[in-house]
Amino acid sequence: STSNSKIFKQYRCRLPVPVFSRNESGIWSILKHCMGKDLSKITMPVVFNEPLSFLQRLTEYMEYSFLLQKANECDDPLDRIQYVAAFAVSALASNWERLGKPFNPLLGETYELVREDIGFRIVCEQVSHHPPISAFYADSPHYIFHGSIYPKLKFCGKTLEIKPEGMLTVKLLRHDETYTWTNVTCCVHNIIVGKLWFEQYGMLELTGHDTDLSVVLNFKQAGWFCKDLHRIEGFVYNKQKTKLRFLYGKWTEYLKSAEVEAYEDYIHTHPKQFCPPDRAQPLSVQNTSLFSNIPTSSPVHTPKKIVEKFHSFTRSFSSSSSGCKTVSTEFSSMLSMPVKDDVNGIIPKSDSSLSLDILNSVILWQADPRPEYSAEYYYFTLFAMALNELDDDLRHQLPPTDSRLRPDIHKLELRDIGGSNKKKVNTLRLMIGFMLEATGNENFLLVQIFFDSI
Ligand code: CLR
Repeated sequence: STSNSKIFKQYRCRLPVPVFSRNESGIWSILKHCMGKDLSKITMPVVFNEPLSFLQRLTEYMEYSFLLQKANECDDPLDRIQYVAAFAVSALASNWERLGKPFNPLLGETYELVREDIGFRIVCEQVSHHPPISAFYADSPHYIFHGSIYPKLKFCGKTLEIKPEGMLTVKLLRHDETYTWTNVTCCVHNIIVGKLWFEQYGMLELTGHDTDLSVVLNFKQAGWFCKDLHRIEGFVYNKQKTKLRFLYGKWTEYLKSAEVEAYEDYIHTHPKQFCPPDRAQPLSVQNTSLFSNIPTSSPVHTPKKIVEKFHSFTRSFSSSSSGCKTVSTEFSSMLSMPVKDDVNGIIPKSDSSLSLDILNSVILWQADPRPEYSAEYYYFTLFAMALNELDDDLRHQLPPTDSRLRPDIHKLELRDIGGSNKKKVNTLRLMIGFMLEATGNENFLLVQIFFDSI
């Protein structure tokens, strides 16, 4: 058992330069010109950015991917689906307090990461520019996890609502079982005045396609007194729709599992504390969108292209430098108060004294605390701090399309705001060379550059 003493790479724990203050005023003056545009068309000054590409941000789903390994190791299908559900929730934890806009990936941009210490590898690729769609494929000896995301933006007066469309799929290899779910809605409040704050709400429906089990989790809206801020509640069901377990927690902190009877006892003894998910109202979808030019159909994207790339990429990682050539030749040509108080700048605080504590609950997942200096670095988690780390070794293995090689992101990491703004344009110029080689389609290019530069 001592053969496990493999020494893993040490990752950096902070960014090169801290951010001391970020002036959020003035966001509205930029955003009001963006009415009706989708995410990829919003060109904001980099002060509102965080030094990560959206592809890197998606990689943050993997922070607690050991939960999938745990799921794969369970013999009972009921345990397996609960750990997959815990993973689905944990994947959203890093969004807490993160109010920077990640950089829009360019079409064909990739991001790949191997974390031997956590035990996975991942490849992401921007597969469509308009609408912006990102696809990813991750695996380990225990599972495969892949999906695609198309974040649909909608301004609803003083809030910005984001519907991350797309399907996420997990396959547990020991059991040859597939699970799928879709993401919940996100919302950034106080776009016009007051302090920005972020919440996620809606129903997360996780289906086990080979076990006849399913999980329905209700991500609650903060509500008028914010007693439900970040809160999640739901059940595991069998085919007959009988409740098998009660799941509850906060996407920022933990997910626990309790017996359905213990939960029912709990609501009888604490009647006012919460509204059972069954009685929760379905979310009213506002149809008063000011925008109509966002396509409504969202195609399902099989990350076939990236799977191919993935294999050449992993070859380059596992073998010597000869493998690297496979990848680089492929791209060689390239270069807690009511919302009403927003005017006073009050952000709701999560009230943990209201945390439910049901007898004999099992903790499925618990978030790691962020480093105490996290606020100085865009509220990044330790996992996020290392996403843009680049040493010479890695630099030589990566294809030129990798997000880490984007000079605009790199400049922002160094807090060179002016430089980052300029580099945004240069990054586009670099992409011109790549696109010309790869597609030979100049018209396509012109369209992309036109949209990105306005
Ligand atoms: C949330 C988790 C989803 C995928 C996803 C899609 C879009 C992301 C969102 C996540 C997090 C919040 C996000 C959003 C796009 C823009 C928005 C990054 C990762 C930021 C906070 C908007 C900031 C704009 C202000 C500066 C005005 O599965």
